[in-house]
Amino acid sequence: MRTKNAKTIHLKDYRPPDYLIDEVELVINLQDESTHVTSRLHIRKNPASEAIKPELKLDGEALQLQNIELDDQPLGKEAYQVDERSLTVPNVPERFTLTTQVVIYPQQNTNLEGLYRSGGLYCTQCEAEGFRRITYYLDRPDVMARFSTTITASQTDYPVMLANGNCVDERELEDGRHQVSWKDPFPKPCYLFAMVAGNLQFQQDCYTTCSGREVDLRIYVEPENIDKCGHAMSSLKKAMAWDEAQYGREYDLDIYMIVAVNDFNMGAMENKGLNIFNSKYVLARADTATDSDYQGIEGVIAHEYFHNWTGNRITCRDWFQLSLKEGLTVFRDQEFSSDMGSRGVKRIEDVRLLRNHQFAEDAGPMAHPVRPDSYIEINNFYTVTVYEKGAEVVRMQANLLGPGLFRKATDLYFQRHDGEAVTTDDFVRCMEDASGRDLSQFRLWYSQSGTPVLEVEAEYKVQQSSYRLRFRQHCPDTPGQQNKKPFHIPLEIALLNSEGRELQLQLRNEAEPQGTRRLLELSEADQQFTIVGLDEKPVPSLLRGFSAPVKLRYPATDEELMFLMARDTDPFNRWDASQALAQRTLLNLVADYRAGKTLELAEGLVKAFETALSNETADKALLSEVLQLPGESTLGDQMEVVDVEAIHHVREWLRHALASRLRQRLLAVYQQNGSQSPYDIDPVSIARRRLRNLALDYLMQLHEPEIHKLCFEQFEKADNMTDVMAALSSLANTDCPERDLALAAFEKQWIGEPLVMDKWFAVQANSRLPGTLQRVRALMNHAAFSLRNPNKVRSLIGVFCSMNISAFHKIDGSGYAFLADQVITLDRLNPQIAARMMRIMSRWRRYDDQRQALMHAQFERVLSHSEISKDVYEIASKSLAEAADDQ
Ligand code: B3K
Ligand code: ZN
Repeated sequence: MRTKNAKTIHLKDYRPPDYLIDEVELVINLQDESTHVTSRLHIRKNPASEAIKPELKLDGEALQLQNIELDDQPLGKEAYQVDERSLTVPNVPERFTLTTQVVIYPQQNTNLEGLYRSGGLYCTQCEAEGFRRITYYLDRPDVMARFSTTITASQTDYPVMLANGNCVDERELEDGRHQVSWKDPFPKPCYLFAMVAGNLQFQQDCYTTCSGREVDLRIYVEPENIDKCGHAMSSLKKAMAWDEAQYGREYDLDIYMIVAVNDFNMGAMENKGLNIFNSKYVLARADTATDSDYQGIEGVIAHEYFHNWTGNRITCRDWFQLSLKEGLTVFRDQEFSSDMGSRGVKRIEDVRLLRNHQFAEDAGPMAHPVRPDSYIEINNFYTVTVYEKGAEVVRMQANLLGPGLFRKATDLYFQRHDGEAVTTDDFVRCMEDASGRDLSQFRLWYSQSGTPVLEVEAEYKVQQSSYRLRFRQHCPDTPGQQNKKPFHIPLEIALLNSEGRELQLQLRNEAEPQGTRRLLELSEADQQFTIVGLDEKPVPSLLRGFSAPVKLRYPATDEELMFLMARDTDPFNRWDASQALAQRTLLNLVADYRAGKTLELAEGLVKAFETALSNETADKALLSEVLQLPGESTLGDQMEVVDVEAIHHVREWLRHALASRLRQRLLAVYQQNGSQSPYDIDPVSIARRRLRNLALDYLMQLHEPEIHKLCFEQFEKADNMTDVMAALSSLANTDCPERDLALAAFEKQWIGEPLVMDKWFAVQANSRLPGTLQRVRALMNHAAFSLRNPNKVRSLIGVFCSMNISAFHKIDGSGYAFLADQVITLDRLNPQIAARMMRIMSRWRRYDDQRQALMHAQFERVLSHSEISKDVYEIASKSLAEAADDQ
């Protein structure tokens, strides 16, 4: 049973390493069946070590040790011990070299960690603990060493061989083999090690840094994809310039390489000087990639680039500090994308992700703090909490300090900790030292899990011309955490008069108004602010820009929401008001439906939509966000017990009802925003396509043959993948003759493009038509599908189970059994991906008794399997653990 390794690791047990490694010399010999790795480590005792015995214990998994030498003297069998997870040398000097030779089998590596083959390509993924599958090492991020890497392989099969740093030697060997050596001058933890070998071509460009150094930029891809690298390259150059301008960060090596691979567990990896990417986040051409693919590429390229400073130059002391690099780097990439596109829309997208996924995680059995206290498998902690909530926690500090002091604080962070492995606490200390502020209470955001709820009461007193805002905060219990302390919450507010103008804000104890927008700081469980000098009752605009990751409960009337939707000066809050209004409407309809009443369309919402659609000058990007109804999972989160059928029925009903009431307007929007050739990815064109396709999707609810024709025409004529996919996904949800025609034509055209086929799988998996699960099962036998390719698993299985809510949660339990089947099969191939899939069902307690019993049984089934990985074990067992508080 693989779960015998399922041991919990605790932050409180952190100890500095007993030994340090200064230099690593690796020789990696790629052969047909196996790979031979020789490593020579220059080791010395850590002065900070607390150990008494002179014992060196290195991590190593799935390695066959061939030879071991200490200071160039072979060690006999009695001088060391090897087990499944480590190599121990009991008696070592204070300073020495250790040379080991191991054999590994990248061809058989399906878990895509360590060194593996993807197609004809060798590549690595070492974060978090993959390096121990390449050689014996101190596989922890606080051991930083200088790496030299020599790779040898067949010249014809692997003409390109890359590793971190700069290329220092290339030579031909005998028997058609060749050898390349790379040297990385910057000390780094081994999780940032990378190597690649294969038959690759590259697009090249060059960037001159702010100090005038030339950097060679290269994007390596398989030859057939060489025409799809342009967008990634221009994104990289924008990111480099932005980091210089915004943070004063200059790139530090002579070369920056990105390699695209098809089989990759996540989005991309920031290995020093040699990023390895899921091809999904590199390859784009107008006819193969959608607008959101283009935006995803820009964001991920920037994210990995920004890691060079926030992650690589300054890294994490231990994996509990993961958010030190991930939260900060996500915040940086969010700000970059805002500067490149529409700030308001970017904020909406980020908050939507946070609310839908992170709030759900925080309210379920896997809830954990931004800095977790414990884990069984660290790969399970690359979560929306560590990433997205972590970014919000950095954002709050940036807002509390203001732009000038925040820049001063990050400068201090880079200067103070360059070359070190540090903690989130070290980061906060830089914020404090640069600003003179005390952030001790603020630190609770790192250690307390759960989403705080903020109840607001407002009272206007005519006689005093005053307005009192009362805020009460509490945070629900989460696994292992009860009775939490109040958070330090930055809350941006403005007050609007009846014309939508921002009013001057003067608090009771202040001599004069301090402007119209305020960042109130809450620090107590119950707190009040009184604003004076107001001649009329204002409409409050609260939590502007979503200034803190909290659930705000303010009892706004429908009229207030409609007013804010039209007039709020904060674009985020205009959208938020629209969502609150739509959510209220939908939840009322759900209640009516459950009570057996006939459904009636609320006029308020129709009017609000109509006004929004008729506004000629509206920002189309924002309008598209406003017109989207909250998703089924968001609505489920608002209910005591999720009523899968009622939510699905009511939401579909409302979409249909809105479409038929607004038919003419929607058609006009569709026609007025006709596609323009050639395809352009500027924000204005993106917004136009988005709005037009949203109108089309509403119209498709009407089931009119004319509209089906219109949709099919768009599918056939569009010159870009955005419009093609919009049409195809509407058709995939519609029972009409054009549906099969479109799906077949698409398949025929794109069968040779794996990334495009992912889209074909995904639209079918997400179809609302009956029989989708059978279709998904059948598609698993399609020639283009493979369980070994994570993108395929996510597109077909992941989309069906996590997005097609009503089909997955069908009351016969077929969806749950399907998921468990896939987890069990996948776990043998790739535990990380299996665990990601298992997580989909972790909030099973939110459903009715019948569904709970069905999901419970599937968890039990997975857990009863003898060979289950610790990845899946952790998710399944924690999901079943007694609930602390699930909503
Ligand atoms: N740091 C990597 C994620 C590694 C995940 C390991 N299971 C990508 C990123 O966040 O940039
Ligand atoms: Zn990252």
